[in-house]
Amino acid sequence: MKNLWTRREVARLLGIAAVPSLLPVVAHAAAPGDDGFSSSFLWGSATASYQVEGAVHEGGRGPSIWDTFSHTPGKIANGDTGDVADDFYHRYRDDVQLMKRLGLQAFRFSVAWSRIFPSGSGQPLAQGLDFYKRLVTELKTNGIEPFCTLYHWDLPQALQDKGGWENPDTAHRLAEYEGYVAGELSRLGVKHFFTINEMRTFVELGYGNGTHAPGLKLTRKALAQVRHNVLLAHGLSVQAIRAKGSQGVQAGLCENVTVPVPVTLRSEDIQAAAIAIREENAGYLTAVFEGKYTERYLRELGDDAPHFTPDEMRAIGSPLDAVGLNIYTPTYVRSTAGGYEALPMPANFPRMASDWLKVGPECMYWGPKLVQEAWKPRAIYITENGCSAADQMTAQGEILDTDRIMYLRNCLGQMRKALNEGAGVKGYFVWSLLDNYEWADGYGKRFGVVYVDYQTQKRTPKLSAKFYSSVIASRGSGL
Ligand code: PNW
Repeated sequence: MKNLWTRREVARLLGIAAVPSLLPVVAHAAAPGDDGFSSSFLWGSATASYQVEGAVHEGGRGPSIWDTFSHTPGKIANGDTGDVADDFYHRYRDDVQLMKRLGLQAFRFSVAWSRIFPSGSGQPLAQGLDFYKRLVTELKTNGIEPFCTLYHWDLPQALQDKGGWENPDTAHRLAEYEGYVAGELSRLGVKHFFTINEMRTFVELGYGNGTHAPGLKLTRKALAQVRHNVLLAHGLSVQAIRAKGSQGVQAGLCENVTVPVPVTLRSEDIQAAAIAIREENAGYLTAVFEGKYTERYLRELGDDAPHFTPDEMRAIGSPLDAVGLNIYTPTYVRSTAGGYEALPMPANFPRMASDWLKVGPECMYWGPKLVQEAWKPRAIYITENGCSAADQMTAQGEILDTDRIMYLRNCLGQMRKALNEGAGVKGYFVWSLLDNYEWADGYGKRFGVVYVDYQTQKRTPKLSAKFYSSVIASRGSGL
């Protein structure tokens, strides 16, 4: 962007004699990289199988733990299930056209394991894979790059019946399934695969506090072992994707990384954030990047630490081609004698429609920045960012979600700052394309940039979709 105003013009506007040379308006306009994002930066949107597909009994699909859980009375707001969801299984062609009209360049979707292996293993079901082949072909024909998540929480119920993630065997079943699908879809030109979406969320909520499927509340020891089994599943899957995928296939994972934000700009607090990024993610991303648990993590668990072997840790640390960061909200930290302290969120901290979604866009700066500095990944994608809002349709049929635009605009600005400072962010996926099944919150919390009328399945782009389109068209120049 060129300087919009000369210093003299700004001075006249402000009614002052002269503008100090550091006045932000001038400095900002002249900052390097202010022309926006590079032309190779990818702009996309994300969804997940159970949240959008519906058609839960079609194509020979077997039940998953989310079918069971969502049909268990009392588990989900309003008793909502994913039986129909956005009916994406039948409407994907129209939805790909919608993406194209919005100018999206990439689409992150997930594969439902139980469509391919209805009981988790054995003979693959061609009909199940066929849906994803058709989807991928449709995306590629329309110039949209597919990003495939292979596990977004819908474990086949048959495997849960054998112990689910408490059973170490599940790790091997995941890797078999992922190798098979990556082999098939990479032959159709899919390059980007993610092994698992948000280990932290499904482990802590599904096996820790019981608010997600399968609804268990394990002991601290059993939970630490589940974490380990899931990490191993990821590592074995990276290896399977590489072994079975076509040449040039990229393997990574998407993680709900805890993003420490230093409360002040003092170097001690910034240093505290650098310690916290490793320790707050020690059970997940740190183990993946470093192939080991931190001393502090093992010390704090004490007798509850998981059993593991050096071979397992090596598999867990299999090098990644890309890391996907799902970033929504910050964790403020400050320096202490012990290294750092994560601060509780005050009651009045502004938030979006979901209770947990506190608005602190600086997490989109500190997340990529701290991950870059800690682990120097080959590539970073922001595989989810977005927010819920109480969207209402006006009498004229519009959804004027200026709150979501505020959230996205600030997050994107912070992400650009990280990029300008050397974080290797290659693309951004807004969560989500469509309003969809928000897990235990059912359909009550809307995250889409496109509104879905669940009675008619009509899609209406919200004002935020227009905002996002304009960001893509201008490559974020002037954000
Ligand atoms: C992610 N939390 O989930 C998931 O990957 C998506 O499937 C989901 O729809 C989206 O974010 C929005 O929630 C999360 O409580 C669920 O901190 C809960 C939390 C974070 C992420």
